[in-house]
Amino acid sequence: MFEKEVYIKRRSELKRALGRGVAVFFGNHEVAINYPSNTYRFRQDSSFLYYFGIDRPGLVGVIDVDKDNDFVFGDDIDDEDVIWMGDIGTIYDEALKSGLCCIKPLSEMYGYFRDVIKSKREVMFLPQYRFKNMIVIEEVLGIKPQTVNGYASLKLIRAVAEQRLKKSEEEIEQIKKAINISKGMYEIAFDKVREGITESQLLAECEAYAIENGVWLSFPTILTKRGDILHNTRHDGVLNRGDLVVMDSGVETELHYASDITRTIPVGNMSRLQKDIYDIVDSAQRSAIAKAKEGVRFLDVHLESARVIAEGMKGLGFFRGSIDGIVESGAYAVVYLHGVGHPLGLDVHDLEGLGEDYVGYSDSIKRSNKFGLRYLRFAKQLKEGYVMTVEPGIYFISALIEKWHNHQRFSDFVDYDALKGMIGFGGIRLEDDVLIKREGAEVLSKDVRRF
Ligand SMILES: [Mn+2]
Repeated sequence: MFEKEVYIKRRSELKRALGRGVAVFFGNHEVAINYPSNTYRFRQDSSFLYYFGIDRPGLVGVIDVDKDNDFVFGDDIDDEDVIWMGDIGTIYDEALKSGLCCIKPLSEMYGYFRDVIKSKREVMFLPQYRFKNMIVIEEVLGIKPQTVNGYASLKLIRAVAEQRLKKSEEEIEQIKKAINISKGMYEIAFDKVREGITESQLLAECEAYAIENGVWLSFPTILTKRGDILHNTRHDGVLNRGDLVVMDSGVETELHYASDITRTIPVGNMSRLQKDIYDIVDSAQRSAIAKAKEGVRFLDVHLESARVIAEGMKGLGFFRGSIDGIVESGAYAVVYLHGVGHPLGLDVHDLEGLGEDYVGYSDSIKRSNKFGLRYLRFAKQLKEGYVMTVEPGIYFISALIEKWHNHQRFSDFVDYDALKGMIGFGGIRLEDDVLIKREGAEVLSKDVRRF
């Protein structure tokens, strides 16, 4: 945990932002894989960690704004559990480290919320993503599990998002620590990649480094020569000379701050064409990072990367017509279909669970319906202290090229014959983590090896 002052400050800032009411944060529980005692690796809820820091299952955190009182509901393990689990200390000890005055047994939670509701005070909670907590909410607040997220507090979502997006010094240190372990993983990836090795062998070498350093992954690693399959979590390929390996991975520190980095690694040398396309992605990323700073909309950072990709791909004969036309119509999305990046922090897609439209968009900037822009997770103005990923890519996706060709979409701008010749090429993506400052963006992951 951080120093207790960190948590006290975070809770007082939230209280100031909310003004009144009761904010409640449901911590996570153990989740069974195939029978109750065989569980997934425990991961605490990120907002719970942010305000309370206590990394154990079965807790409910309360920030009572009206009474200026913060506490946690939870039960310690019993004497029999101690025999099996060892002495893990008490929740009270950890509550002290979080600057809380007290803990209350879970059995008192029902009465507490009954009283809050009876006195007509507002109870605020965030959107839920685990069914167990939806059932807890039904028990304490009487809201049906299927409708829980409709009752999530917009006021709380906005206040938490604003607070968590802006990273403090100690949070940036944590993110740097995660990036530094990623750096070691990518050194290994570049050193060990060779003809004949399987994707899973290379993965094992890289992930071993994370485990040796006492951390775990922030999401399942993508390591594949099929970079054109964006959500590919399989590792059953054998690497051959001439393949391009897309490795998108991250770790989280002991306090659960994440890194998220992508490199495209050739097996052997790159061909001329591979290098040409790699260089376009490389310039798109550099131009996007150069544009990012306080006050700039992340949408414009995205459009900058799209412009460089449109220009480069036009130069290679895949697009024609005006660059503005290719970008404004959205035609470029046939090769660059995702957004340029997202916030990074306690979640690898930081705050995504609170709803991207609330976190990354605002009243003045609404999500676009256009294919490509539709997947941009964050579009609003950047502020100092935000940590963002910048990760453009170029992909030759057979199903997408075929579909657009059949509908003759943007055929003024797209040369489908040229694109069809590229099916089987795969994809290229480069991703770094940047800290937004007043004058520009600092690349936190600049020392991570790249081709
Ligand atoms: Mn990412």
